[in-house]
Amino acid sequence: MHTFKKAILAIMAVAALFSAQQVFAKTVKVTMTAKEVDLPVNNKGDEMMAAWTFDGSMPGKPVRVNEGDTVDFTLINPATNKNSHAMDFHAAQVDVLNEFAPVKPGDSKHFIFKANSPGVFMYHCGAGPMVQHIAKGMYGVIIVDPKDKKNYPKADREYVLIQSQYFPDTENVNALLENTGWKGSLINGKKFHYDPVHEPNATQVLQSKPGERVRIFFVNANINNPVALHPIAGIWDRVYIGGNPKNVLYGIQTYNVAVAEGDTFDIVSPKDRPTNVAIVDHAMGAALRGAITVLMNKPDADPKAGRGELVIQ
Ligand SMILES: [Cu+2]
Repeated sequence: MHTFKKAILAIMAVAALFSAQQVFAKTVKVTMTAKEVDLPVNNKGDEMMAAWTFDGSMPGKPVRVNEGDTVDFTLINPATNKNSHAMDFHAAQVDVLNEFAPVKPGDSKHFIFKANSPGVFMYHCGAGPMVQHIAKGMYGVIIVDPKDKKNYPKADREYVLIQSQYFPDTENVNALLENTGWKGSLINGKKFHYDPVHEPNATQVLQSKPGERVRIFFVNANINNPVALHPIAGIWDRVYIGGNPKNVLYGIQTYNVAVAEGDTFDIVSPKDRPTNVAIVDHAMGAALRGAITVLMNKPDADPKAGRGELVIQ
């Protein structure tokens, strides 16, 4: 009887394992089309740049999967484009000369990879000159949510912030390499995107209720400059380096985000009063060029803000 019970338990355990794998590991299809379009870099919408994009937006849309998922990706480069484009997912372990190779106008590229490492990863176009393709807007984030949540409390609100350098003359590749002539710091594609304090045309801010845990998935898509990310009038409750809960720091004022690094930042505002926080790149040359984001912690925060669709547009 004892042995029989053991056998039954073993079968149940194996069955549970299989069903768990079926439930948790899925294949996520992602298709992006390279689009060469003009886009505004300010809130008013009258300062345009000749952008190259994934799907017509800068940054490209966020991709979000669970650790262990398979990403089934297709890049379409329409014949109407003038340039080759490519996709480099930092969350993938593949062959740079194969999966990430440039795709000519009129062609497409399909590849798959398994998202084995949890975290916040940049993606970008890797076609040459790569500096130009990133400066023109071909970048975004892929979030790989961790399986192990024990050191990763549930967030009440989640936002994506992607910072980048704006060069009005992206035809001057040498200036991009020399880091000269950059005129703006873009947050999700616009200067002072969520900062009505410094830019009266800004209509959006990040929101939460007092005491809520706000999680920011941050990517530094700058060409050359690191980002000194600091919440003015706040402290990062936790910083997950690389967005991986195994790499956690507590009580941080400023965390330096390398170029092409993605990190997760948690902030919890005081419970007993409404407060405002300005999330800045404390390198002032970047802050005053547009890298300031207001987070309002108020009792009447929009219940939809930072939930479901991440803030990015
Ligand atoms: Cu490109």
